[in-house]
Amino acid sequence: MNSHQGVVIRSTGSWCTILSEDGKITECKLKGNFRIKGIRSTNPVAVGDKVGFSFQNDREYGLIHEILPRSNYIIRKATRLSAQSHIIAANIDQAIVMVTLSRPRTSTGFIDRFLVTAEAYHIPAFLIFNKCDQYSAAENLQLDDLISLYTSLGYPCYRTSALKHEGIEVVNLLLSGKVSLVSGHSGVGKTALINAIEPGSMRKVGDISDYHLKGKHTTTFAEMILLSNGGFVIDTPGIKEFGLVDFDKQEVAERFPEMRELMHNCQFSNCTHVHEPGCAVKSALAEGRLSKSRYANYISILGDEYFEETDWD
Ligand SMILES: Nc1nc2c(ncn2[C@@H]2O[C@H](COP(=O)(O)OP(=O)(O)O)[C@@H](O)[C@H]2O)c(=O)[nH]1
Ligand SMILES: [Mg+2]
Ligand SMILES: [Zn+2]
Repeated sequence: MNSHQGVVIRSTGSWCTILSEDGKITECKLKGNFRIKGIRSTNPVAVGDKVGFSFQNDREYGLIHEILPRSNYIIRKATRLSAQSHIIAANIDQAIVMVTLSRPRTSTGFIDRFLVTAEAYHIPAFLIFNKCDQYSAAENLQLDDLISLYTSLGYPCYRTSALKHEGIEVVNLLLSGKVSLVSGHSGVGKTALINAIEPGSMRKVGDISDYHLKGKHTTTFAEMILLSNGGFVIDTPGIKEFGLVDFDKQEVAERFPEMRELMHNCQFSNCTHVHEPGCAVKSALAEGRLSKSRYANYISILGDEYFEETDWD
């Protein structure tokens, strides 16, 4: 029968690259005008989508006629004020934020925004601390603190050196058989890490992402890399691609696991944990039971401008 299934590993709008279960690659176009219920999207199909397609008579390419139901998808606005959204990727099993303490510096603000977004999408999140070969004694102490903080919050942490091939085997296992979104500032070593796991797999892919990152294009198309361990990696350049999810201010605290535990003891059920009396979150902060950086980043996220633009669905 002329009907096949596969996963979208690359999408540039009207054309997609589909990987079938038998390992075959097919370039496909979308059939007609796809609309997905509830999403006003600039791109109906994104990497990670499982699709049904058929070949066109004697042609080399296929036509996508079906998008299978998604377990999840991550979106961002096509433009800042636009009602349309852009789907970055679909069917993600886990989200990994890659962190370096310096060169480049990754702030806890960046980490916490990433984790809050993962929580909002109910996607398990992990942290990889790369470039462990280059830290000073003082930086290693700082790293220990960060790792114990995030581990205590339920986010597994890994130390790696893509350069020295340290910690690579554990990450290989982590990525095995799963669709993983890997995010982190440009220069933290995302490409180097994937290449350490699988030499040559990233080819120039990283360069394409980095080119987009320079702001030449308003639309970034994520690309999925197939690993021989059966895993897929979606390399996204930064928080722009995984961070602008719309939810109410009230929901933000719920995306902090440690605050979620505390907030039901607040005096007011609609407590924002900023200035209200009888706030269990602020008590925990005063008593050192809540991390100062986590609370500061909570306040900062509450102040983010995107909360004013939540008028679409
Ligand atoms: N010292 C050190 N340098 C690294 C490590 N991983 C990557 N680099 C270097 O950091 C730079 C940026 O790496 P790249 O993989 O392109 O980062 P990406 O932008 O996140 O993909 C390159 O010069 C790498 O050689 C590491 O573990 N240790
Ligand atoms: Mg790269
Ligand atoms: Zn409170």
